Amino acid sequence: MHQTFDAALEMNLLHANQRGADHNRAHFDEWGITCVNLMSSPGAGKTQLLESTLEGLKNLKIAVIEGDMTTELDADRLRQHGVPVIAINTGRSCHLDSKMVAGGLHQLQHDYDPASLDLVVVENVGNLVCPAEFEVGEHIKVALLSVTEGEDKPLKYPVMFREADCLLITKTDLTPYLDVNLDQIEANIRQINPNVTIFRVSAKTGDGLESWLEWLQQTMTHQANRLQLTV
Ligand SMILES: Nc1nc2c(ncn2[C@@H]2O[C@H](COP(=O)(O)OP(=O)(O)OP(=O)(O)O)[C@@H](O)[C@H]2O)c(=O)[nH]1
Ligand SMILES: [Mg+2]
Ligand SMILES: [Zn+2]
Ligand SMILES: [Zn+2]
Repeated sequence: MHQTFDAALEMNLLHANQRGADHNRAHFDEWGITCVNLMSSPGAGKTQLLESTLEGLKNLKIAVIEGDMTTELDADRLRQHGVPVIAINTGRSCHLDSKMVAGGLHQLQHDYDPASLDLVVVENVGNLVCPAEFEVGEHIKVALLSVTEGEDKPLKYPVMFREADCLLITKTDLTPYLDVNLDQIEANIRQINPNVTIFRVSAKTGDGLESWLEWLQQTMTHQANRLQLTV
């Protein structure tokens, strides 16, 4: 969260965002959709992972809400996989907030039949700090950390790692070329979030993707069961 000089203003902002997130989540629940918020620093591999995920889960109906400060570059990459993609340009904002995603959701409702969807993935703006503080109505937070970013990042930027339900260590195909210890990355993640699910993946070689896809589908099933219990 960007430091403001007015703590009350900051609380109001986060409360308003939370109300918006609850509104969005109510829509997802009403439509029987699981929503995943995909977060990482710029370039950790969110779009690449999404492309592999779309290819790996052809049995599911998936839509993407794509957040970028400017451009539709990622949105266009994902559209090539034949799924609905709603692009949101955040302008000067370094994260998506619930109001922006509400706009995307209402557009989705207008252009498609949301009740026919199983999963909506929100690709957040590349940023290791702010997206973790602004819920958008997701059921699941997935964070990516690429092997090139350094072992210390979970300790230096703890909020996203603390909030995540699942942590993907990405680009593992590059490990042989780097002076990096994956066990140390995992240990640092566990220091912040002891029970988080961690997978090591390479979207380039496909290593580890099966475990990630299995986990995602299992989590969606849990999500659907939870909903049935509450209605
Ligand atoms: N070697 C390797 N490169 C990868 C892998 N995944 C992504 N990349 C590369 O990393 C760069 C960034 O990938 P993106 O998927 O665009 O990353 P992103 O997190 O969506 O980036 P932003 O949306 O800009 O934050 C691209 O050049 C990808 O080709 C991987 O598993 N291995
Ligand atoms: Mg991207
Ligand atoms: Zn609404
Ligand atoms: Zn910021």
